[in-house]
Amino acid sequence: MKPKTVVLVSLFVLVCIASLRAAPAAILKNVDVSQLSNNESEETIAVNPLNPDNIVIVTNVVVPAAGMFAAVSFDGGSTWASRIIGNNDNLGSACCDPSLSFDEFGNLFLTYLFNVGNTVPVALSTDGGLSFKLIANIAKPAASKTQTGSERRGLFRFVDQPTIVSGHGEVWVVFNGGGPIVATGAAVTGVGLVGAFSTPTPVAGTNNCTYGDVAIGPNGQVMQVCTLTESGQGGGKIYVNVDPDGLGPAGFGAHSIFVVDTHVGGFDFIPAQPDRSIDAEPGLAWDRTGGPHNGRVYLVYTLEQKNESDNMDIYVRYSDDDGATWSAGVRVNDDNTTNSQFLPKIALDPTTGNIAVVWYDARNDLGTGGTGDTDGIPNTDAQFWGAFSTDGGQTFTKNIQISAGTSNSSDAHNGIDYGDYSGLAFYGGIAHPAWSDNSNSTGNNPDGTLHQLDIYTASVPAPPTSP
Ligand SMILES: [Ca+2]
Ligand SMILES: [Ca+2]
Ligand SMILES: [Ca+2]
Ligand SMILES: [Ca+2]
Repeated sequence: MKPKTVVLVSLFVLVCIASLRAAPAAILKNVDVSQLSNNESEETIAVNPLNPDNIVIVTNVVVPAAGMFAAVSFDGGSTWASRIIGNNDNLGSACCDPSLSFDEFGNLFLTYLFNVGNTVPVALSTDGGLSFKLIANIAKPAASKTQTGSERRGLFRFVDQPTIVSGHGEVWVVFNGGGPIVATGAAVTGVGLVGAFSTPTPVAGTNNCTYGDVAIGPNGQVMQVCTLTESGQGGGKIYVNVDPDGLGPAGFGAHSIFVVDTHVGGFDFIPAQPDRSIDAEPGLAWDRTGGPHNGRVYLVYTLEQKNESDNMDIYVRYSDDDGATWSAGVRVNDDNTTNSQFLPKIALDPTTGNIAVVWYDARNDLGTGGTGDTDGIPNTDAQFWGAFSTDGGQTFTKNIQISAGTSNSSDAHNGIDYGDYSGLAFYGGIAHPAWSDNSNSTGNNPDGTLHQLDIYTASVPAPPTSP
């Protein structure tokens, strides 16, 4: 070759190497789990620790009027068998708000709301989610007020947004009991062996506190978190309260502990969630691994930097003293925009102690077209993103775009946009998020692109644990 050709070839090779290095991370394979016409949203997902290829998702549906979408995978989330449950079957007439939790025995617990009523059902599956049976129907304490409201998805029903968590030989349910958060627990001793639930008890300092979470610590202690107040667009304050001995004789604390002011009210409207609004959606994960951060409890929440700026960000704090004191907040999303990140979920991998956080994210919607903008208006469209921490919540990885596509909740005409929460399970080094998506990036949403929502998932591998 002539010298000039050699130079050109060398340049070509260099350009090729440079463009390889600059190539964005591979888009994760997305799976459309629901593939149903009309809207599915508000997803819960759980992984069976006895068979991590067994993953279960339950979500809201719009049609039928009674029921929830349920899907089971036995191949790590690649393929799913789905059905409608709670459509006046043995689970009754289900409205919505499902929450799932697998325990160390392989029991799968499910709680949700009935269409009508004053009670919170608990269902159990001992076959990996293929079938459920009702094991309890928890009545809220007579002392708490009884509002009436029979509308499906009513904002203020007499019981609201239950959450269930199990492990360490316990199962706990918390819900808004028409005022205070109400908590109840039961002992679990084996497959299908669930004791009677304790008398449902209002948690002190939680009146009108809602949209929270519950977690079980390494000594069986239980923490609930919630946000005051449940209305408006400002002034959201996160409180925790701990029952130091779980199912033992001690109860939750006489006072709730203030953690942080989020500027996110119970119904804080943002352009990407214009019909339903968002709350701070605090979530908990407690390390029971026996590893270096055993006993550390993590709190994820949404912070609006300046009230009503719509610049929501995702933060994590942790406590090593059962919630008495908390670390400074670490911002998880690493974008340089002032757009909204919202509806976060946190999960801890019981095999490593690593944590994963996922959320809806409008960072790529600058209103200038391109892949992150469907409508030419900034901050209206969302993708689904996530990050990991392998050092006990002190730092988070470079953020990962999980959704292959970009969704627009307004186009879904769901009434509640993406809903009030997203889903995440994390086991064996793989995070399994579940989110509402109308990008049709997989090409098999029966409603097409930018119409009604389907439920999507992906397998997101965690990075190696820090030394
Ligand atoms: Ca606000
Ligand atoms: Ca932001
Ligand atoms: Ca847009
Ligand atoms: Ca759908």
